[in-house]
Amino acid sequence: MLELKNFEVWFVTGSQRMYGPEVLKQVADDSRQIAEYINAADNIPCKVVYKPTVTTPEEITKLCVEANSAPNCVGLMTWMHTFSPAKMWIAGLGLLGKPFVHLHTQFNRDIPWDKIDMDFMNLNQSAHGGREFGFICSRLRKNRKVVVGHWKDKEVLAGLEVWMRAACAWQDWQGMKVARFGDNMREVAVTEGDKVEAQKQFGYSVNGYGVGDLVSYIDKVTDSQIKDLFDIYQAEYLIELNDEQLKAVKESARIEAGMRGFLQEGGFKAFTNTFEDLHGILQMPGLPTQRLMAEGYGFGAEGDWKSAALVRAMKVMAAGLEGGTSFMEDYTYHLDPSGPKVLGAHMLEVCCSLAAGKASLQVHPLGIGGKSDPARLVFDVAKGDGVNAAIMDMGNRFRMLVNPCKVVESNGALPKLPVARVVWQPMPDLKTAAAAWILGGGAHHAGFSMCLTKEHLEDFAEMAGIECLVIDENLTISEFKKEIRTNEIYYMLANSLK
Ligand SMILES: [Mn+2]
Repeated sequence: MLELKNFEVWFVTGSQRMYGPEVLKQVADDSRQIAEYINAADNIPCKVVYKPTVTTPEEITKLCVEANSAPNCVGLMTWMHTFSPAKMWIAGLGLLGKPFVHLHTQFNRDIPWDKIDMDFMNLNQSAHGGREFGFICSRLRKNRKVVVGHWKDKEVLAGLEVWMRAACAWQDWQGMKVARFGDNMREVAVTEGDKVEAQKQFGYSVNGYGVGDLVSYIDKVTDSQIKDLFDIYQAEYLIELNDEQLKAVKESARIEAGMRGFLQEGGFKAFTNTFEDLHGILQMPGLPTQRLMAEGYGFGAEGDWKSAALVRAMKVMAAGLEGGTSFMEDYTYHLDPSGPKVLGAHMLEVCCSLAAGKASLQVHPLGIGGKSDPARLVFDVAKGDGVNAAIMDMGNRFRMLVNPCKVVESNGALPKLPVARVVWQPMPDLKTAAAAWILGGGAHHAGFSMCLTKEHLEDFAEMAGIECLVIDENLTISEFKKEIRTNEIYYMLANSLK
């Protein structure tokens, strides 16, 4: 299971020497108190580490360089208690290679109207100190999040939490290895892309492996490994199988153990495969993929490495939260005007973290791929808020599309569709959302989550420095088209602005 507590966010307070030791001592005490409070808050997923106040360009540069090379540090939380002349930050921010959030807060929540004097004003200057810092960040074209409000405010803590989760996922991508079993599904466009550019921009590498390399792991799986997995299946799922189906489930367990062995040994965090290239694998890996996703692996079908990486990032962002996260595909529509819906599924591979109640382990023929009947977990997904996201390679940039949705009940029991499935209504409505998704060049694959919101993905896209188009309740098609056209110009010019 994924755990974010080993990740650190460094709490950095900016100031200057002019104030003298007494004021700086007070600044340090207040900063430590805020850092400790945020660190201890229930919703905060990683460690908040207090750092001594920085007061000179040298201290700032040293801290930024240290943050770059600290493997557990996912980014900085900066706060200007007082006024920190921002030319001091140019060198450090220029070198900083990690995300940062500007916490625009002040120690006191309220103005002490009866007691306030100039000493108080000089100590509590965030209102203009934060603006000076904000200017230099904007002048340097630094992407960052700005969170405004008192540090005990629940909305402030929620905004910080979302940013931290995104920063953990971003750190997780740096140096991440994605394994591709076989190549792409032939002739499919959106799953292709520039892997060199992705590595440069996102930090992860994607490499291909012969399916035979995986098969050699599957062939080495022992009967006792299969039995151990089958015991887990019996404890976790509803199982009613005849002898032949039982054999298929055991074969599926062999495939699962082989895949896990390959991924663990190679240190991979995400993988793809394609049903067009499964030579030597007797079944399409349905159950194994569903279970590996539930463990935290990213997955993309049909060679879709961008979705595999995105699903992994969404898994990291979602660590410890209620609800599931999965690879997903808009499969078919219910276009009844009284309640239009999308039926989301895949051939088999929907992560069982989404299951409402116990999933059912079943074996059925699959009308595609020409393999023997594969094992899969079948389940429905409970009602609630969800979000779909996809990343496409647009040729000169990567684009993320984000579309919140409401997961709703299906209109029937779907007795002849034995796969995991989700039914949702996209925001703002199916017609507008689908038109916008298509105009935005959105993929037919997505990462889907019921524990993340659009804000997680927006923060993540900001860190990655990629275009992010949000399809939500505020969208109109004419404005969306304008946004796409404006962005075409922006991304062509953006690099020359830096
Ligand atoms: Mn697909």
